[in-house]
Amino acid sequence: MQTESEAAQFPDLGRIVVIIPTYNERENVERITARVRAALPEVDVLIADDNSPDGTGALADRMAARDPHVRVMHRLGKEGLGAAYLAGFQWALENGYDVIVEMDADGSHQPEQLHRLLAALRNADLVLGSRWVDGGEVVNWPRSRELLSRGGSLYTRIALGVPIRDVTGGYRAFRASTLRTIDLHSVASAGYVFQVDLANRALKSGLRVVEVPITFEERELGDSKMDNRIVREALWRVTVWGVGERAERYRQWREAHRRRRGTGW
Ligand SMILES: Nc1nc2c(ncn2[C@@H]2O[C@H](COP(=O)(O)OP(=O)(O)OP(=O)(O)O)[C@@H](O)[C@H]2O)c(=O)[nH]1
Ligand SMILES: [Mg+2]
Repeated sequence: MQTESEAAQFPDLGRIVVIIPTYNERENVERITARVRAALPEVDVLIADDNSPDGTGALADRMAARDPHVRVMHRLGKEGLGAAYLAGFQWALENGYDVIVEMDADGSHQPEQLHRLLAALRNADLVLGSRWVDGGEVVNWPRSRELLSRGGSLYTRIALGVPIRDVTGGYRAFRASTLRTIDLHSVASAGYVFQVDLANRALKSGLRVVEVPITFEERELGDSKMDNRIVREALWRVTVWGVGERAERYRQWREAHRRRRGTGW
């Protein structure tokens, strides 16, 4: 019997690439790539490796030599996942892809659920895999990590006024046109705030952003690259943007008020 994802096909969406950023993911990179290829055979995979000291890049090259659907981008050194994604986006746009997907290498994002994101993209410009909408879940996460993620999303919702439950998640599908609309050169590329900035820009550009439920699983192999600095940076930036956006709205309101008075209202 076919599984739900085996039955799904997306010729109407055009050419699709899944970008997987890697830094020291030797234990994970083959498995995640094989899972993507099995779930949706028509999809290409771009591994964006930051010259991982553990040899992930060389391993990826060997996979690419065996499978023309697998490509590898070798970057000079560790610059953060945002920078790796931005370089990957640029490559995907230059190479004529119509849909660009973000996915972690560590198995937290299930390739077998990619069809959910792609199906939703038929009526959206950006689809976010979401842990915090009905039907979404996290498996094997410590309570402290869940609180941090939920709290971070809630704070961001309030600070930026974005109607999104899971704004820091990294399992996403973009239309190429969405990435062209967002000014990628000015996106904040560090840590989680990269994801917040992209979603916020898409919304503020009037694009259709939707969330679909995903099952997020804690990584089993390899080391996390998340640290307190990344969280602090995200909180700080979101606060600055939030204050900046409110100040701008207040300025516009004052301006409009002044003009109305000026015309005798
Ligand atoms: N190319 C590149 N990839 C990175 C970099 N930092 C993280 N990544 C990748 O980005 C993805 C997410 O990183 P993780 O360390 O899993 O971060 P996380 O999911 O927040 O942390 P855990 O929940 O602890 O796994 C993984 O595929 C990493 O290998 C980087 O500087 N460069
Ligand atoms: Mg992870």
